[in-house]
Amino acid sequence: MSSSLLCGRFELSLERPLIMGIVNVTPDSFSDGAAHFETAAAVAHAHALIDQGADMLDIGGESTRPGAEPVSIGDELARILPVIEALKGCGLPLSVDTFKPEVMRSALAVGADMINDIYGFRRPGALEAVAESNCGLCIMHMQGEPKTMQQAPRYGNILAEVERFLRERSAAALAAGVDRRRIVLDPGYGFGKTPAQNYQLLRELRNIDTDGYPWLIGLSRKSMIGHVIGREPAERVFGSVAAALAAVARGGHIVRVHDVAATVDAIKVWRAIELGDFL
Ligand code: 7PJ
Repeated sequence: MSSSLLCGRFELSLERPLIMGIVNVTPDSFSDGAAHFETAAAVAHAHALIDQGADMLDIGGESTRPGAEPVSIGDELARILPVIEALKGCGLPLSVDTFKPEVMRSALAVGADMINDIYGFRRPGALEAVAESNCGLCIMHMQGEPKTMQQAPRYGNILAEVERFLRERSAAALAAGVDRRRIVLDPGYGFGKTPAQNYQLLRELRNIDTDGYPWLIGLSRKSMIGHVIGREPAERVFGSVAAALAAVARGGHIVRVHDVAATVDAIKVWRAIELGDFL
């Protein structure tokens, strides 16, 4: 079992669940997309998440939600680089959610600590972009491509297929020279999976053999939560907290969430119940 994750400037202990706060850097419809407004809004949001108890931040400049439109390399960099620069001194590891090797290289050059790639570093040049740094790598499973992945997700045995994919991609990372302590795996909830498949993948998380790699789990406000409670994303906080707790109870090490304050409290109470840990 790995008990820590090497992540750029940081070595993160995984003895207790960690909370990764989501920082989206997206055009602000009220500001004509003016770059400094986007940056300021994202940085302010990041500081709010830090105050709420986030352990790390995940900065994203391109939406990967089903059906989202692509963003150019230049636009993605213009969104995320100033935010990384502004948050570099915040004391928390900075992850960047991107699948573009050029963006990975530039983000690492300005001080990002982790690359979170929904393609699992499958795109040409992606592994090379991270191999020689000391960044953390989040290797996520996805069936298909964001634009079309929810049209007809199909699996024989979803647990076996996700496991096989993650094994193959982690082996490729090792072969590229990545230290195994830098790697975290993600089942990729909502990425080419029906609601039933997502819930099975969560229920049976323990039945996936990760070969000792830790889990990063992203369920926050996703449509699988909306599918059950019938609410819009902003109203999925309580459902998302339930899902995050279920994930940590099944061995999740890092939970990627929008609602940091709510998740921090829930995990504290869960730890008090499970472990008698009152600190
Ligand atoms: C995930 C992600 C996830 C990782 C997004 C959303 C869609 N990265 N990026 N895992 N989801 N590693 O937040 O709803 O589940 S974008």
